[in-house]
Amino acid sequence: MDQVEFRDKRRRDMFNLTGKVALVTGASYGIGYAIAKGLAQAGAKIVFNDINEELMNKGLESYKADGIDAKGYVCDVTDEDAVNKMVKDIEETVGVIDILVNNAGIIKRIPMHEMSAEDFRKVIDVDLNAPFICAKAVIPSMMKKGGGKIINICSMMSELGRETVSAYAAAKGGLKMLTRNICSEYGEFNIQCNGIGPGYIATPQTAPLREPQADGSKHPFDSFICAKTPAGRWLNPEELVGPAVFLASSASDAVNGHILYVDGGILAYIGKQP
Ligand code: NAP
Ligand code: GCO
Repeated sequence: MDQVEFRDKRRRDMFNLTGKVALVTGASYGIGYAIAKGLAQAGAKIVFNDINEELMNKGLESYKADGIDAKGYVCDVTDEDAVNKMVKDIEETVGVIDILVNNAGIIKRIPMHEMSAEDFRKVIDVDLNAPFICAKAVIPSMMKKGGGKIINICSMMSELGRETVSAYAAAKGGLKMLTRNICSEYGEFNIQCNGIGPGYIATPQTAPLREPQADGSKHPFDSFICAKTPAGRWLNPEELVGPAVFLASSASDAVNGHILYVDGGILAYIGKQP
């Protein structure tokens, strides 16, 4: 092998996830599925869960159709006992989890003064408490093994507010700080915890914001987002894959407590003068 080949190989190996076990939560479809598929293509063994059995089975079929031998669980990420049971089973049947992607999430778009405390709590439970529960479940074995990667899927709402998303913004802002705290607390055990902050991604979660109007015109929120994004468009789940592979791989071993915004430039942009 000459020097150029050697350097190319070393560069490729930095992003190689062969032999790693990755748990991606809520990954039957959408962003979770795209990230899991990307991690699999980089060599990782994929384990995922969904709260709904039918969707989990559909997810399994999609992985199979994409040539990925994934293992799926039906598990509600807000249920600590169920998460602990799933993690124990993964450790026994697949191996210690090297990469955890806290992706499962929900949103309720309701003006704050009309939102019930119960709805607010539900969003916090899935979007903030569950990443705590899942991280807590995998960290002990990561510490014993000598390291690991935790990736929390944050949001534009980790930085910005907007009408109707108070609970979601509170949860995703909290998730940013949970990310920094896991980094602070477990960095010495070679655990890197980082976040990905997606911009506006075309998935079922954001479908109501893109639905054409009765007269066939664009949804006003759709036009608003395209104007607010320097890229001028919604992003695709696949555009999160490169950042996810980077944060899951040894290429990012010195990156910890960072939120990598993948937003087509939204956070950098004041918007066009009308
Ligand atoms: P999505 O299409 O709604 O998918 C979310 C996934 O999470 C679904 O598979 C869902 O399962 C699962 N899930 C929800 N509650 C769960 C629970 N308690 N236990 C286990 N699984 C559960 O969402 P997405 O757009 O792909 O978003 C994925 C993540 O990215 C979320 O954290 C979201 O907040 C974040 N995000 C999205 C965007 C965007 O523009 N789309 C932008 C920034 C951040 P079921 O379908 O069975 O309920
Ligand atoms: C909304 C959107 C957002 C996105 C995303 C932005 O209603 O404004 O749903 O919250 O899902 O998290 O990064």
